[in-house]
Amino acid sequence: MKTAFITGISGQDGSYLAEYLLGEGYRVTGIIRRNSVAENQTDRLSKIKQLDIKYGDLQDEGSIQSALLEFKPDEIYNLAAQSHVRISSEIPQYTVATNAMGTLNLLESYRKYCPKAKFYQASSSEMFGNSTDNDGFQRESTPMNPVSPYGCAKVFAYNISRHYREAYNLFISNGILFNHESPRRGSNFVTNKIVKTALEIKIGTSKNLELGNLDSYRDWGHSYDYVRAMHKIISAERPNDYVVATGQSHSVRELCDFVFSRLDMDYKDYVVQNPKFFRPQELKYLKGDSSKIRKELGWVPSYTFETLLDEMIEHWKVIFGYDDL
Ligand code: NAP
Ligand code: G4F
Repeated sequence: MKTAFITGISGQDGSYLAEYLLGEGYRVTGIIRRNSVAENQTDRLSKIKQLDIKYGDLQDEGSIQSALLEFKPDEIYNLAAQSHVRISSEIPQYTVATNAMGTLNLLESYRKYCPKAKFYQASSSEMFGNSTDNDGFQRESTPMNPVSPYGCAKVFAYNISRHYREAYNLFISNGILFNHESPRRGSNFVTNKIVKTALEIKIGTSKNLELGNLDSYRDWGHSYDYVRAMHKIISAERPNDYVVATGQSHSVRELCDFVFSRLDMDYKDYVVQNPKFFRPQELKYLKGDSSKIRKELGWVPSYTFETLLDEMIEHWKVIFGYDDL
């Protein structure tokens, strides 16, 4: 039985990955941070009883060392991060300490205590910033010009993990993942915020939806498909870096239109802009070319933009007890 170790196991991707790896016959271990409301710590982990979890933090190297020494993983998935881009401008130092230095802390413990393990680093399309190739896509070779503290920290983590791969001959791979969502997405990310608030408007508990920039474009996929990609990347014969994306891009405005239309409403009647949700510098357009992972590792997404959003709408309908029959 292989042992997987997941940082960020309580997050959106960590929870889907834990379930997926249990299904593949793995022993699944990980670290969670201490939270003052104990009940909230493992909300997304329905299979908690099948997991081996310790308290730990990427900023606390001692906790990482003891987790690696105790669990002796065959595979390490570094998913922990302060993952909200706008908030990274409010807490830039904290974001860099976790996403950049935290990754280095983990790499150092991995190199010293379990160098035979394979290592997956959660890299991001935010690393590209406003850089695109001439055909309008971003791919593995596209220059990285990050436009947020989050993006800058992820570029450091990407580069240092590639350096460790070459310098110490370690199995380290990066997944450069474009935006991916699910009913488990934090409700301050734009997809889940729009779906949840549209349902609240429909049932009469909210009057409007306050958003920032409606004209940025994102390539949105489903977290379930993207954790399958992570597993394919770490299971490959050789370490490498892969873009994971759907290749379809939609604006935030189009997303609003789709969700409100599904609920027989016109988004223009309810969406208002609030400067509070603008960013110091916006990443305007993302569309990923994932032909490398599709060709080399046979990854194909199962969800579309429409089926992803329909699943999220159904989720919130159940939560709010909304019956549209
Ligand atoms: P998420 O839901 O925000 O989960 C982040 C996880 O990291 C949570 O479990 C969080 O714990 C944990 N964490 C935060 N700071 C930590 C620290 N200092 N030490 C240990 N754990 C810490 O994010 P996600 O959407 O699952 O994303 C997973 C990873 O993929 C992240 O690295 C993100 O940056 C990256 N990524 C995400 C996307 C996307 O569209 N979702 C795209 C590209 C890359 P708490 O629950 O205690 O906060
Ligand atoms: O949902 P978002 O906050 O996601 P963002 O910034 O693209 O970051 C996500 O994807 C990255 C991959 O590219 C990950 F690395 C990162 O961890 C995270 O998962 O915002 C999407 C778009 C942005 O253009 C933002 O300006 O939606 C726009 N937006 C407009 N109004 C809003 C809002 N975003 C949020 N969160 N909240 C708003 O009210």
